[in-house]
Amino acid sequence: MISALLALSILPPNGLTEPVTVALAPKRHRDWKIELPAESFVPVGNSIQLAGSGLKFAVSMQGTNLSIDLDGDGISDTVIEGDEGSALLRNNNGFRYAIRLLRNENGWSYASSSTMNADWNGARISVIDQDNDGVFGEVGEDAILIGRGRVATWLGQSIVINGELVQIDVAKDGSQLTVSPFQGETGRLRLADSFHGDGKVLSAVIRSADGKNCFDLAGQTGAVEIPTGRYRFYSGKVGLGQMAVHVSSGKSQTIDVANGSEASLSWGGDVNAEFGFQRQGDQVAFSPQDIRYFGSQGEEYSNWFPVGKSPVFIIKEADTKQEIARAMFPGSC
Ligand SMILES: [Ca+2]
Ligand SMILES: [Ca+2]
Repeated sequence: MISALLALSILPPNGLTEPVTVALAPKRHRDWKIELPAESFVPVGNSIQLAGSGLKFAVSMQGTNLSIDLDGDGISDTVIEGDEGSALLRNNNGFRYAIRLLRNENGWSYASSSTMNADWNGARISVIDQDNDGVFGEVGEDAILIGRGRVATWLGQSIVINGELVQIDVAKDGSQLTVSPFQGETGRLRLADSFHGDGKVLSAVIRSADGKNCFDLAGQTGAVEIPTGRYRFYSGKVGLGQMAVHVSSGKSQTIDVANGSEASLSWGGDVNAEFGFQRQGDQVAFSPQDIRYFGSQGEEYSNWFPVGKSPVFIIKEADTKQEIARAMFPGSC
């Protein structure tokens, strides 16, 4: 009886003791809002070629409009007009692949606008063919979104779901996902709640140096178990009222997560501004657009404007540290 109770109490929160395979269903996004870590569009030549799957869909131009044979039967099915559109590529074997199309001065290009979705243990998992080659599940090339947010991360070999680390494997055609108990060495990392500052952490992503692991730890409190390895702050998003401030790795240092250890990556805090300026006599001139803002561990903030009041910029001689001037943005009060 006692041993049975003990066994129950150490079950992970997802109750996962052996691999589970779940079906992924395609979802077409006509209005694509997912933020990808490395979004790219592939030029459309004489055809739309999904390089990884070997599938090809013929196109032809009608002026600047793009005519597409969506099902590969040799007959055009749709014409995309203007500068953008969407289409659903398909074949008789059940293949469905939605794309976004954009036209610029170099012609038309496409990007995937499908996600392959599953709900597992109350969490939505969406896999994205980020490199648009028709193959889902490529670690370090494709992307994954967990939960109902909009910020996707690089697809890694494992994910943190319901606070628990599990291994994943996505079928090439995106039809299914296998979730397995994590095997291997792990350490713990504190990230989301070691942000110092106002605002809600909407995204907090770290990525391993080898590209095999990437986690968005926003919403995870405390130290989270992740595979051992060398990581770097990759990106983040902090909500301030209606605004969202984007955070990039900037000058972030790497952090090593060792077996059985606990590490903390502290970010936010006092933000430093760096900028070049022109000196004319005792006056200095600089533009707000040229300022770069760095947080406590080197992460860089963009789209960030200090709330309410301009900070005072104290300009010092680099060598002597002697104060040259003080400045504020005009119009601030
Ligand atoms: Ca056709
Ligand atoms: Ca791919």
